[in-house]
Amino acid sequence: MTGPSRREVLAAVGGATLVGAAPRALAQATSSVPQARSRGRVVTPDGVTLPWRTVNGVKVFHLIAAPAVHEVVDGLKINAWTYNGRVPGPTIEATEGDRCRFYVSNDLPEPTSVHWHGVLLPNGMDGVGGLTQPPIPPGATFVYEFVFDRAGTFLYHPHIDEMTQVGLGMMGLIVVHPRRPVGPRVDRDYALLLAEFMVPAGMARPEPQEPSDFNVLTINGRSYPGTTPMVAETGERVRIRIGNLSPMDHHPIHLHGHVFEVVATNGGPVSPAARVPETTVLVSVGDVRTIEFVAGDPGDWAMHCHMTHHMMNQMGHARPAMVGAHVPPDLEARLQRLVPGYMSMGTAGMADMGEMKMPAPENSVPMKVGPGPFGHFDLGGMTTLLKVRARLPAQGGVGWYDHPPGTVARAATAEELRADGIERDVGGGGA
Ligand SMILES: [Cu+2]
Repeated sequence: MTGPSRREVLAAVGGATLVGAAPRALAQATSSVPQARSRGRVVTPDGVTLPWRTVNGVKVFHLIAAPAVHEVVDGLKINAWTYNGRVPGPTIEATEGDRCRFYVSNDLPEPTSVHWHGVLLPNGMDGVGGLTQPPIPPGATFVYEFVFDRAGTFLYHPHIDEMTQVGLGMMGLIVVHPRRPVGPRVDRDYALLLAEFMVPAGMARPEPQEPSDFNVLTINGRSYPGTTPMVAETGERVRIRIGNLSPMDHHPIHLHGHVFEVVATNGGPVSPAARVPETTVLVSVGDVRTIEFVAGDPGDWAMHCHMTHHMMNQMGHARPAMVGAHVPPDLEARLQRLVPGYMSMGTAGMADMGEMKMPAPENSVPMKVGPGPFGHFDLGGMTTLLKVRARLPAQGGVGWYDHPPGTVARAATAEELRADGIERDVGGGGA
């Protein structure tokens, strides 16, 4: 009798680390973003706008740097460092020409500062700790004041110990509206901030020292299916501002069902003559790409980073490839004596991972998630949806798209195969 080789055993044990968690009923069918059109205001799905008061003509804001627990998706909370308790921090909204005063209080255990990324301002307001200002010590409140002298989409983040502070969630978007809008009127104006974390399954503290291996990929601090979809009506002009403050990765963001143009970057508008049609835009670390398009056919259109590991949730991959590996029938039982809860997986690919019942640590999220309207839904991580409808309901959520009869891919019939000269049995699921 021959048992599995040591190599096979190691490969199979490696496979046991593949999925971080058991599947949960993670449904995402509805959108809770405002369905009214945006007129001069931006919508940050899953986020908020930083409130202000006006004092003698100056807009006054207050940011508080502090630790807080942040929920990435149902089942996964992280011990983050935040602005005002949120990941990302509240979106700062202003209008071109506004004089703004920002009080920044530090409730962190170490010094911090705020850099207003892409904003043109006096050097001493630039927020680089040690270079343009003294660090803000724990317990202190500093004040910044400057004029937003041009419209656009900018970012804010600490410029002291960025590895730890950005790596634990400290970042936010700044949207400065033009005093006199130019170009076509925009019906929907969304702002998204991309970020990534390394959170070992079962842990809550992201590892800010991680240089390359990120397993929690987020849009406005949420991973699919926790991301709130965007909505639009067919024919409406849609703007999506996409910033990226991931520590290490650029993200190629792909929108299904539409062709868009990049109309602005962190540096300002792109002249119409220089715009090219795109379906994917690379948003590099520390930059912004603002895209515009006209909402097209009704449907639930996915929008996601196209890097395959970035459209998944937590997984371990310090393991050999299992696709095509032969697993002896008694291997699982034998290994479970050594590794309680062991399961072989991945020998036929990963498509069914989300359906598998795996023992899982508390506070972790399945690698791939569902359910969708057609059963298991194979996306996670840096994924959201654009829900386009001919007419949006006046109120309430927007559920899954109700496809017109005859417009959904399905199993081919034997008659169809024969009539079109395809030599192939109907096979599984055939009619
Ligand atoms: Cu990515």
